[in-house]
Amino acid sequence: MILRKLYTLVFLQNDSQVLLGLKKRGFGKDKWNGFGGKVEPNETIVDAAVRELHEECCVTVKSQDLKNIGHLEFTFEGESTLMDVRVFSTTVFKGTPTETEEMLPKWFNKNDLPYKDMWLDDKIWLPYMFNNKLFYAKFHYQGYDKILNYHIEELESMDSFYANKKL
Ligand code: 6OG
Repeated sequence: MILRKLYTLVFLQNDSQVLLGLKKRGFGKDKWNGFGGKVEPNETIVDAAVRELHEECCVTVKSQDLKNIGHLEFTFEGESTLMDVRVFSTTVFKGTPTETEEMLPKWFNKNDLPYKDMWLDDKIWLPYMFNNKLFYAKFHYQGYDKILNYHIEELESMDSFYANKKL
């Protein structure tokens, strides 16, 4: 039995840059990533995305400004959990990204990202995001530093993807 757990991952972007945060504790510590975390019971996915972004870097977004641009699934050899990660992006936000106990935020040029200090999968799907393509990808890891196999595809619409997907 696979236990599916829901997570959010939010990216703030402008034309040339993307905001990443250096994770200071917990899962993915010392890696640069978007902002996000677990969806709580009785919370919508997009509300969780808004909440986590604010908790982790003090930036405010409206839920209607967050665009769901991708769906990621991660499994790890020998583990029965599937991480179901909903990826969001926006160019519209309020506030200055500020360091918190969880994350150190920093703007990066999209063509100069710190890939060696990021999850290995990012290099594979971030180009879809930067080229405004919707995507579905799944990765099977051995440990945290090796991808055993993966699949990635471009989607026409997230709505039709979720309508057809058994979750
Ligand atoms: P907390 O444990 O902080 O939520 N996440 C991943 N992000 C990328 N780019 N690659 C992965 O490859 C990831 N696995 C998890 C989802 C964890 C946060 O980290 C993301 C969440 O935003 C394995 O609550």
